[in-house]
Amino acid sequence: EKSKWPKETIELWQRLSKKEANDINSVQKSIVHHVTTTLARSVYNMDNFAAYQAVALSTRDRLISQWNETQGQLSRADPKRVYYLSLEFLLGRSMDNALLNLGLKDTYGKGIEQLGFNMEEVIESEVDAALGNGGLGRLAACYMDSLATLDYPAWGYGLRYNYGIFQQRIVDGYQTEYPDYWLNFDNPWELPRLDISIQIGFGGHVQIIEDEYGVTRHNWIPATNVQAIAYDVPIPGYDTENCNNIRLWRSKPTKTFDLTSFNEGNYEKSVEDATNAEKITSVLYPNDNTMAGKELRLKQQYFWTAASLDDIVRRFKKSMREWSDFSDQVAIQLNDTHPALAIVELQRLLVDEEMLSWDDAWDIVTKTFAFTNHTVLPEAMEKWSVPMFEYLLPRHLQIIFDINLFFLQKVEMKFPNDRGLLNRMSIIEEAQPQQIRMAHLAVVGSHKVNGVAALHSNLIKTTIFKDFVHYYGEDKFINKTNGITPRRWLHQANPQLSDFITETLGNTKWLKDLSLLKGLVAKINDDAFRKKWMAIKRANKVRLAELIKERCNVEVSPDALFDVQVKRIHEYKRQFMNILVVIHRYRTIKSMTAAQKASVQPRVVIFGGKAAPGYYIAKLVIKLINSVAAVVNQDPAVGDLLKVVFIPDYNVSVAEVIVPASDISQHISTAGTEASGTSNMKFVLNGGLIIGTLDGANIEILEEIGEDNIFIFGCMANEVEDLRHAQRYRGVPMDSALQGVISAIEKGVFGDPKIYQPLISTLTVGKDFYLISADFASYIAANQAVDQAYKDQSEWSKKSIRCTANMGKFSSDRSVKEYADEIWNIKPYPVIDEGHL
Ligand code: GL4
Repeated sequence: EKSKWPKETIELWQRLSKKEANDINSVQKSIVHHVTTTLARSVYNMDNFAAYQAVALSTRDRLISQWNETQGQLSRADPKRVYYLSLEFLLGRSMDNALLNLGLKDTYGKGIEQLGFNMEEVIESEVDAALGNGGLGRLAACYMDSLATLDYPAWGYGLRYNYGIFQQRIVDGYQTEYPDYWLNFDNPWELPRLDISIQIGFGGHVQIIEDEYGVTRHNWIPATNVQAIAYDVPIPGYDTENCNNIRLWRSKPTKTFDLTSFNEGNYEKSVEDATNAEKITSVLYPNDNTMAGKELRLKQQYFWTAASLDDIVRRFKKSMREWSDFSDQVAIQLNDTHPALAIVELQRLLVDEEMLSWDDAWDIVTKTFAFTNHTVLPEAMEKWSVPMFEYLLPRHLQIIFDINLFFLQKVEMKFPNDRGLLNRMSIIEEAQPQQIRMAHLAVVGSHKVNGVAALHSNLIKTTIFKDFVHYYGEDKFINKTNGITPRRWLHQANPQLSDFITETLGNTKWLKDLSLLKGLVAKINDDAFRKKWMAIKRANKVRLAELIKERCNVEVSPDALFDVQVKRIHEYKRQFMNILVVIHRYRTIKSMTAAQKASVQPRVVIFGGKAAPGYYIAKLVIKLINSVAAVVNQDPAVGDLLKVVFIPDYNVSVAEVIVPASDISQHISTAGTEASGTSNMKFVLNGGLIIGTLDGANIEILEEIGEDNIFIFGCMANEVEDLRHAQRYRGVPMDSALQGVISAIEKGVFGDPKIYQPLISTLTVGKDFYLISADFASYIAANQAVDQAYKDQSEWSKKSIRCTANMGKFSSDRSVKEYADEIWNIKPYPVIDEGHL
């Protein structure tokens, strides 16, 4: 490396940049230094939040020096990198995770305790970074943790929303939404890179010119420009020097933005334009598994993909390599179709700006991108209306039409004279107006397409991508079963269990090789071991009971069976079916004699999750849950035999309390609708059993832990079509237990029945799309089997241990390694601690 400075100057820099020590004394000094200088406070003027800020800033210093060292060494070595493009990164809190990954939690814990604070309370002061809706965004966060831990050179690219997912409060039983002001108190977990700023164009027109060789060139002249500013979020790996990066873009007006209007004396117009520019990254769209089709969302997608590609291409160009080497240096993973525009943008950069031929460019593009599909629900398939798209991105529309033309020509060559096939495979849907099918664009522009669990990956091959499998062949369509990071979801969320596992297995190696959990099986007949195992579960239930008391003002007994369903509220996830069976349980208890009641297994049914603000039916489900809770919880005939709670504002940090405390959790989607699910993995990893349908990753969990340790019910994916058909055309009657439950609601047992009429209508024979009636009886039976099994605590504890012990497959380390080997073709690059800042 060359430097413009003389040797002595460099040596001075190196002497001054020696890393700080990590002994307790240095750590405390750095905390107090931040308290007095950065925060301008003192011992007389401290609270938990100030302590959090100081510990965060001190941790950040250490994080940034690792980040710097990693990024410096990677720039010099320049290995192939993967870029993970995701509109959502649901990171949750950072401090605890950073301290654990850096191996500094104990030192900081002791350090802060001597300074008069309790580490757990300090940790609680941090607000979640909630830049995601649910599973898809949390998956991105788990993958970033694994990529860093396994030393893969990887960057995430996303948007820095001013407002993350809304805060949910329950008012009179209804969900109400409040803005998430997460940036109100400075965010210590990001580095603003005000020096990195990229111009992004919108609108305008396309100039066609002939270059000096007589070749036609397209030149896009945008009507407006906005600026993308980079914010970097360091992602430390566990037990490694590597620290990766998530680069989040923020939109700003360009410096020259307002000049024209301003010079024309139109000050108000120039301010309005500036505000519009900032709007692009102001809010995360709060939809999971549905597409709203808003123009601002399309702007977000282009703004983000264009800024990210500019950055990636700039980094590649520094290496002075040939364009043909691009895909040997760069792999780009598309997290769902949200970033599919990146395919078009790279083609545009290569053809219009770098002057490559169309075919050479397209060859590079398709070798670079790979695409993950996360859902088969039709309402989630992204489509953009051609007129709106053309108005915002005229040149990109031309390129999409060209991509489509060349693609369909090839299809026609392979399968001549099949108009239907061309119509079905086209990237353009012939509707009024025409629509761009983003999933087709993503498939055509990628070299690999994967689903997120075995069943789902097979389903997409026979449904939405059937024609594409026929055309491209099987090899392009693969499975990568999702995973979760054991660092956050066991080590951090369940410290007692983590310590106990480490003590039992003799070391912490299992945290980087989760298959080692198998070693726990040897302890299954050890009574003392099982007792301790269950005592830890109980302690976690006590902690959750405290949270329930605080948030719902309901007292629940930690000795009852804790039954949990926490996830986004969606019809396909069937929270409705769950609450209907709770009503059935309530009615059954009410009809019992005192003697019969004595043998009832007490249960606490815990719900949580947000509904999209515009999803009327989902919001009614929340209202019904709260109304049932209000009636059941104060009914003296029921007492502690049944409690129902809806925990408001479910998010990552609440999940960290709930997941370790569940005895049983519900993963009960209509078969074939939940692509994978990832909370199922979190619960089982923490020794919680699950009730589930044969859907998503439930099937693979069943394979790993064995049928004696899981409660499976309901129809199978390949039966769904026939069941719907039978319902619609052969008038299969509604399940009788379900009828009883519905008449209770209609009689007003849970308040004004008129409120619930739209919800009940979804169960009308022939319209019960999610097959609640068809699965109802087997669902009740599965719940009874749970009660029965839970009564034998000794057997239950064995099941619980077997659950944890057999979850090795579901570490996101396994998932990420498969992506690296089979899709990205990248190798780990471990950095060396050179002792510098
Ligand atoms: C989802 C799926 O619904 C969920 O099953 C899956 O686990 C997750 C991550 O792959 O992706 N797809 C969408 S859209 N939102 C999700 O959470």
